[in-house]
Amino acid sequence: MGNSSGCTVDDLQAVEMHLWYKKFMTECPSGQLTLHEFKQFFGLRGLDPEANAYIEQMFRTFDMNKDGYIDFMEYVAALSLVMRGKMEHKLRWYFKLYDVDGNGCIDRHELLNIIKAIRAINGSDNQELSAEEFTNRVFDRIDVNGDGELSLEEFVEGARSDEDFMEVMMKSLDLTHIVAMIHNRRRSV
Ligand SMILES: [Ca+2]
Ligand SMILES: [Ca+2]
Ligand SMILES: [Ca+2]
Repeated sequence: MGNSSGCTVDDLQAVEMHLWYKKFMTECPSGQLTLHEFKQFFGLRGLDPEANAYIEQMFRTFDMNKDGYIDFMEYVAALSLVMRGKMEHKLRWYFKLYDVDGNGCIDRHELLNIIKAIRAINGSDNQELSAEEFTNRVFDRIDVNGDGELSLEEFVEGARSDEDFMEVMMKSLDLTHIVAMIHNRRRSV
């Protein structure tokens, strides 16, 4: 117990946070990111409509005070949640992210679009199950009362008990490949 692998997570995160701060201030001297800048920031161009909608939804979720900009505090809050938040908090955040129309439930259509967007962004199209099949399977497993919508409770409980679903969600906000991308870019410049 307590004997973790060599370099500590906190050290790593401090370095990463510094990197993110530098990147934020370099690319966004005004201290406020617009949606357009947000996309540029993550190097997202030429996205298909589904991936685009997902990024816009992510932007709105980051923009906690809903003023149309992501300021540095919102950005840090989101990053630290993603990197070190408790599972319960992350799941609530994912729920908000996936509930595109904000009605408090995730329906099949919302989940399907998210799954498609995640696959488009991560470039993993050759999966065993199609996005439709995967969505149906998730609903079969975790829509406990069978009303065709996922409540927050069903979502949180379902994610905890369904490893495949959890894995996809973790990928949906996996910033590690984005961080790696930034590292690589710095090296190649
Ligand atoms: Ca804001
Ligand atoms: Ca909804
Ligand atoms: Ca339900």
